[in-house]
Parts: sequence; structure tokens; C-alpha cells
Amino acid sequence: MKKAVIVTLNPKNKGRVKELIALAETAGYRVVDLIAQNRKRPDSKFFIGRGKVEQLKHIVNKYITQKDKVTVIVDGSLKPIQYFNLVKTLGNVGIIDRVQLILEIFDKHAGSKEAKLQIELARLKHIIPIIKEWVRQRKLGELPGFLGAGKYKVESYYLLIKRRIAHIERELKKIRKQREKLRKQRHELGLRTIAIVGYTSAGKTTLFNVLTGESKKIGKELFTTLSPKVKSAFINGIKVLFLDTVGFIDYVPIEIIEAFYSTLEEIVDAEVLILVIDISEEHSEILRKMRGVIETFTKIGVSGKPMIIVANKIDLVRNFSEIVEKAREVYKALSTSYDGPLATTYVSALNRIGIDNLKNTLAMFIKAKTFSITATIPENSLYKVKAPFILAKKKDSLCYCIFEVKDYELNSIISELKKCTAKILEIRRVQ
Ligand SMILES: Nc1nc2c(ncn2[C@@H]2O[C@H](COP(=O)(O)OP(=O)(O)OP(=O)(O)O)[C@@H](O)[C@H]2O)c(=O)[nH]1
Ligand SMILES: [Mg+2]
Repeated sequence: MKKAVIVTLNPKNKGRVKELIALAETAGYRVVDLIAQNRKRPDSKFFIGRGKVEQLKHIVNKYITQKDKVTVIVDGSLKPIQYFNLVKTLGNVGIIDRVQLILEIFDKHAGSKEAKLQIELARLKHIIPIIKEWVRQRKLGELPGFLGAGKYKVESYYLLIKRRIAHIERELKKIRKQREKLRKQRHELGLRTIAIVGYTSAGKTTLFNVLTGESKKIGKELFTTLSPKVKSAFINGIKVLFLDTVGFIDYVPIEIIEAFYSTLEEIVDAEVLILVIDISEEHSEILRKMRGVIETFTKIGVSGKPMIIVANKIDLVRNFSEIVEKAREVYKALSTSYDGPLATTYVSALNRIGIDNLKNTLAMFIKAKTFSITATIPENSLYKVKAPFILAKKKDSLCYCIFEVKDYELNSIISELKKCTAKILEIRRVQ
């Protein structure tokens, strides 16, 4: 069994501790103990104070058996020197920090090639400073078996990782280009993307499924979704694309943001954002998670877009005024830190409550765009065309016609024109 002992410097922040336990469990650990030290900054040598390290060693030894391995999970980001000092002092235990824990979960859930590469990249970038420290520490005597690479010489292992990083970055670039091409096509077709964003497990995929009629995997676990998915649907007659995204998390390490940038980029490109919030949680938890979301927005450069705050899971709260009060606080927090137009709606994605209201709110934000189609139509077919048009010129019994259409009419007009043996010369966005 994978046993875990958690080390935290924020014992008073109950939500964060609870979240770390949930993350550990999602990664497949059984949390057997917790060591807490209330301090503002980590100790520069060991993360926790020297006395606490001794206590940690004692606790860890208590749980190690022939069958059971113990991993120490540090709630924070370990500096290489802290990592090495802990390895030296604690001996034969696994030591991971928050980044590595999140990456372990990502690894478990990664389905697509892109997600797998992104995770490997984040992982390698995370261990590079550790390897550098390892190189430095060689003077003090090598640490055999570290990261399973005992048989490699440290320097060649370092070079191997560097080469692998370069290779993955090239591969990701190719996938990114492909993604950009698809995005451009969507733009050209006048399709608007609505990105569903929010903290992990807020109910994004559940809402995505309701809005698009999909049956994408949802789950109690954290980070069920790792690859973004796009599906079209109609909002009051307007065709839009909904985008389900990877969940955000508090204290997101920069390595993860960088590695997942191309998927997060889709959010930057969306026209409207739906921010899903689990309104059944405590006030303090909702606000803590909000801060995580805002931090991620800042890092990826999201600003100015209309955003609909969707207070989800209302079925779990008995008192409606409590829901409204919490949602108001979220609105207040966002209106001071986010610069786009905001609106709030209340839903239960699971029970399909409030969905029509959400759709109506969405429709307010989606403005129809106008396209101009230029086509040639044989003179003897002209009478078949029902849509209004301007006859620009006539040449050799061919009529050059210009149509002005709204984006949601595009598809039907194109098929109508095809039936009239028309040849489309150009489709251009007017506004
Ligand atoms: N009671 C209740 N549960 C909900 C509601 N919406 C979602 N859930 C549950 O919340 C959990 C997480 O739902 P998901 O849709 O997977 O959440 P997500 O935001 O996509 O999560 P990640 O992809 O992991 O970031 C699941 O157990 C859902 O059944 C709701 O309206 N009411
Ligand atoms: Mg999801």
C-alpha cells in the first residue's frame, strides 16, 4: 500500500489541508499522518524546522513495513537543497512536493498524446534544478539510486533530460500548430467559443455535458479532465462551441502552467467565459479557490472577456439566501480583480436546474456577426434563391450575387446556394 505522511506549514488553512489530502488520495495514497508546523516561510535547509524533521523521521519509521512504502508529501514547493537534506536525513522514503503530487494525478488521467507530453515536460522541468543540485553535491559523495538513475553518470543523465525536453517541446509545437489551424478555421466560420472554466471538481464537465448533450467522463476525483474538448450547440438559435477545460488549482506551479499553456491558450481565445463555482462549499473555501482562478487568469493573460459566474450545485444548499450571499461575495471579489463584464446565474448541472436561465444570459453576451457571401449563380437558377441578395453584375448568363447573412444563417444559405448550382467565390466577415 502507498502510505503518505503530509507535511504542512499552513495547518490553520483547513481547506488547503483538506485539499492536499484529497489530492493525495486521488493520486492513490492513503494518508496515515500529518505533521504541521505553523510558520510563515519554509526553513531554508529542511522546509520544516530541524526539530520537526526528527519528529517526521520518527513518524515515518513507525509506518514503514516490509510491504508498505511511505512517501512524505510536502505542501509547498521544495527547493533542491531542502529536498536533498530531507533525503539524507529521512533515508529510504519517497519525498514529493505539491507539484509532483499534481503531476502524479495528471499522469493517471492523461488520455491524449498531448496531455502525456505536457506532463512529461512539466516533470522533467521540475527535476532539472534537482539534478543540478545533484551535480553540485557530487563533491560531497554521490547519492546512489536517486530518481532511479544510479547507473547513469550524473552529467550524462542531465544531458539526456535536456535532449528529451527539447524533443518534447518540438512535438508539442507541432500539436500546437495543428490546434491553431483548427482555431483559425473556427474563426473563419464565425463560430464563437464559450470556455467553461473553474476550479477542479466544480462541475465543469457536468455542465458541458448538459449544454452540449455529450457524455464526457465526470468524477468525484480531482482533475478528471485533462484534455480540453470542444462541442457545438445552439444557444437561442446561434451556433456556438463549448470548450471544457482542465481545472484550475490554488498555488499552481509555473511548470504546470507552462506545460499546459497550449490547452489554456484556448481559454484566452474564447469569446465568453463560464466560470463554474461549487456554491455548496464554505465561504472561505469558495474565496480561496476564486483566488486560485484569478491567479491563473493573470498568468495566462485572460482579461476583458464577458464572464458568467455560474453558482453550481445549488441542490446541495437548502437556504437560497445563503447561495445568493456567497455568489455576491464571488462577484465582489471578481469585480475588483477582473476587468470584463460579469453576470451571475444559479444552476444545478447535475439536476439540470437553471440551465435555460444560463442559456438566456449567454445569449445576451453573444452578439451575432455578419458575413458577406459573394457567389455566381446561373441566370436560369436565380429564381430558386429565397434569401435576399444584391445583383452586382451579370456576365455570360452568370449572375454575381452578394448576400449579407448572420453567422447562424451561414450554413443554411450555403446549402441553399449549393442546391442552386451556385459557385461561392468568397465568404468574408463584415462585422
Ligand atoms: N450535487 C451536485 N453534484 C454535482 C453537480 N455538478 C457536478 N457535480 C458533481 O461534482 C463532481 C465533479 O464534477 P465534474 O463535472 O467532473 O467536475 P469538473 O469541474 O469537470 O472536474 P475536473 O475535470 O476534475 O476539474 C462529480 O461528482 C459530479 O457528479 C451539481 O449540480 N450538484
Ligand atoms: Mg472535468
